[in-house]
Amino acid sequence: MQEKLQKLLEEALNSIANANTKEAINDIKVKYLGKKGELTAVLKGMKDVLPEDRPKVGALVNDTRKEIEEALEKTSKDLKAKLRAEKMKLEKIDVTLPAKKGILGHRHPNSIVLDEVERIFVGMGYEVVEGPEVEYDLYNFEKLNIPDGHPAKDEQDTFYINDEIVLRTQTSPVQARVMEQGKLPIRMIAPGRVFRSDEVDATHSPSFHQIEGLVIDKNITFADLKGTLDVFAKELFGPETKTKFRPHHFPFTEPSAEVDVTCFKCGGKGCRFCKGEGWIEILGCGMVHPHVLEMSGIDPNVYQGFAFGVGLERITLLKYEIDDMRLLYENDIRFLQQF
Ligand code: 2NL
Repeated sequence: MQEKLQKLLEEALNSIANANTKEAINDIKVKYLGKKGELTAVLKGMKDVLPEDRPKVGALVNDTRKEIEEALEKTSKDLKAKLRAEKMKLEKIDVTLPAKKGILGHRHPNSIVLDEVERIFVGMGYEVVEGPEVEYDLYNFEKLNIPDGHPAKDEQDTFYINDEIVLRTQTSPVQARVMEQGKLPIRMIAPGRVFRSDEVDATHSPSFHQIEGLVIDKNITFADLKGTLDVFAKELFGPETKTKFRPHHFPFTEPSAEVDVTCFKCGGKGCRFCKGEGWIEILGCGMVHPHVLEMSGIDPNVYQGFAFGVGLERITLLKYEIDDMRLLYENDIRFLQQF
């Protein structure tokens, strides 16, 4: 019995020493220590051992089991360490390599100009107000003195959702909504996306952006409008800039005007940029039509106001001397990074 155990131990230790995978170690464990293992088989032979020898042989079996267990444990630990070392070697990171550069985005030129326009008007005490892009016909047209049958309501120019709802063609409905709330005075600008059923070309897009301004208070005159837009033009295009107000027509203002600024390339002498004119048109404006005030519940005998509308893309193209509006919508990073 003793001899048998000694042989079994040697055999086990030998195969443990040669085991180099987790599976091999597990197989050995099953082979020697498992329920149907060899050590268990030896224990079953205890009945043939003389009763007085049994404690000695029992202790010997236990010692053998313990030795095999310890050898398995150690080999298993060593193997784990070896595998980990190999893995670490494979996954080695060279920290001296240059880092991958993250691609940073860039502010869109429209956003740069909008921020600048907002800064100028906020500096004069205006609030920036936004409103829905999908709008009631009532606010987009009717309340701005553009009744049914008016050419501005032509289906050719407007995206209709249904008879009552349109994609807004201007941001004035935001102002109509503010006037209706009845909190006076008003000093606000309404920037945002607008939609018109236009064919795409160098100066047109079915979706573009507008910034409209509105001031309503007692004793507001055309002089306030002129002074305000003159400050705006000088801030945006430089202190040498002069403004010119040409009579025009808009349905929601009376009187109305278009505003030109002296060409910031030639200072007004006339050049290729201003097509020899010396002046460049930048916006439309006027005194809010009394009927527009009335429709929003404001008494035109007590309050007056002025309003203006600027095409954001038009200003961006001018300011950065970009000759094709489509470049603004392509999001080519090589183009955007120039501003
Ligand atoms: C242009 C002209 C303009 C307005 C917009 C306005 C808004 C209200 C009342 C009266 Cl709520 N007027 N907006 C007035 C004059 C001109 O825009 O050429 N925009 C690009």
